Amino acid sequence: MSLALTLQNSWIAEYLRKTVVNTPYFHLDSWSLIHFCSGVIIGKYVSNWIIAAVLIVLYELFEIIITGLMGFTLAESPTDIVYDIIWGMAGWKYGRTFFAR
Ligand SMILES: [Ca+2]
Repeated sequence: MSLALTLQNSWIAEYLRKTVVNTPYFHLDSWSLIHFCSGVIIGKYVSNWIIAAVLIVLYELFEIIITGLMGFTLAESPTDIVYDIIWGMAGWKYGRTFFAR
């Protein structure tokens, strides 16, 4: 079994596939929490919101490329991608407010 297939069938992948809300205008899933938390970590160290936004958008691009290269079939909708960025920036703001250095 390939690493990609093992990861795709793992309990963690199963958890991350859980969608809470998925409409054309709003998206919330298990990844949203991870994007929020990674935003908090960025907020702890990065004060400039533009740099934070660039990092979060670059991560989304990386995610699209790496899932494609690994052969995953979990395509994200544009709404999902936009909300990943929104959750990341919300996390950044939370991190700036409560954990900034
Ligand atoms: Ca994403």
